[in-house]
Amino acid sequence: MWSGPAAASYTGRRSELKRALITGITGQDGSYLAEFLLGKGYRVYGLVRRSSAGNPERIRHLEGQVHLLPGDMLDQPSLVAALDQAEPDEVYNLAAQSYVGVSWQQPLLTAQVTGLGVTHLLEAIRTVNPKIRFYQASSSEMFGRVREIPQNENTPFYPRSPYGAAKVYAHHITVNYRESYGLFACCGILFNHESPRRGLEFVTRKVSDGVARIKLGLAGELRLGNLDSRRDWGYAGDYVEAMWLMLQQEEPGDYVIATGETHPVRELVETAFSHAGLDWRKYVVVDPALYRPAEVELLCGDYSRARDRLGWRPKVTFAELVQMMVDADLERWEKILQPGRPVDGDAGAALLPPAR
Ligand code: NDP
Ligand code: GDR
Repeated sequence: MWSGPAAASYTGRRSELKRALITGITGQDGSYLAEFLLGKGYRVYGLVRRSSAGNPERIRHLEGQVHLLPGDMLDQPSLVAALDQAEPDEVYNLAAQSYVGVSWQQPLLTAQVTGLGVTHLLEAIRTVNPKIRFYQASSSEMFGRVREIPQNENTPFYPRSPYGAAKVYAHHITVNYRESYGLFACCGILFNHESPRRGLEFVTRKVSDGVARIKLGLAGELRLGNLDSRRDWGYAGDYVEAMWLMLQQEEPGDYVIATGETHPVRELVETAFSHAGLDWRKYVVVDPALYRPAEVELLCGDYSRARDRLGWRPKVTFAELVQMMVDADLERWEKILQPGRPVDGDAGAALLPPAR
């Protein structure tokens, strides 16, 4: 059984193992990064915020291997306490209100968690132990309305959402702490990366889940917004390695992590439905209510700095990624539908307001 953040807190002595603290460990990337660092022999700590329903689904299989500490990006004393307890060599800041659509509905929360929260953490590091190496999860959403294709580390930012604006602030404050205080702080400017552990509201997972439901007769349509926007989609399992590589270099720096390919949402939809033997045109309904107030039309990353300096390159292709996600959702729903098995919490997702 999962023992929860407070009960699982670790108070042991400093060992020789390298130690990492991950904020956002319960999210998609946090779960893959925790697995990756455990595989490298790290002692892994994760910051977990209080939630009435519990939030450990993606890391349940790591129970007993990761050490969870209670805390919140909005509460600096809890960040200081987590650093005191974990004594990390490396901190990976993955915590954020990460959903672009919701950032128009909750702009202040997004600014506080995704933007200002990073200053809370940097200040905590600076005072507790400025030798800690720091990774900031920057985003291709910072490029927003792009005027050059592909985008690299020198492309100017023009965010198109409260989320993008908060990430720009977080990016600049991280660079500023590096330049002001000599912190070993790196920003990974990651383009969209997906997996079967992606939240159900993001378009890739919404599509893979929708395809599985339609295939199994649980739904008759899938409502989507803008099918024309283009994204550079990679696999989350590949991208967490790049985060780690950045912190192993002699000098800190900022890196674009991407595949270098861009695909419209329409192609994602077509690929996913055809993998399940379905014609997407029969099921997809374009709903104008799901369009965003301002859209990022095209993202395509140039990862040559990461390739040349880190030796990093993406492994999973776009088609493999989409197929992996559809297969995983088909398998998940088939398990849920097994006779005698109670329907799990996902059924409650239908009660939530539609996400754009
Ligand atoms: P998720 O939304 O899956 O995970 C976000 C994590 O942040 C969760 O663990 C969540 O905890 C935690 N969190 C949210 N608010 C707080 C808070 N106030 N205090 C502490 N923790 C909090 O995101 P991803 O894993 O997809 O992304 C990881 C990071 O990378 C994010 O910063 C995101 O903005 C950024 N990013 C992601 C990209 C992508 O394509 N996935 C691309 C570029 C950047 P809880 O489980 O309790 O909700
Ligand atoms: P994004 O991802 O905004 O790029 O942010 P998302 O999957 O939400 O949207 C991608 C594109 O798909 C279009 N779209 C829809 N999107 C959603 N969610 N739902 C729909 O029904 C739908 N229909 C069309 C969107 O308009 C958009 O153009 C993700 C997040 O992980 C961020 O945290 C991260 O920083 C960026 O990727 C890089």
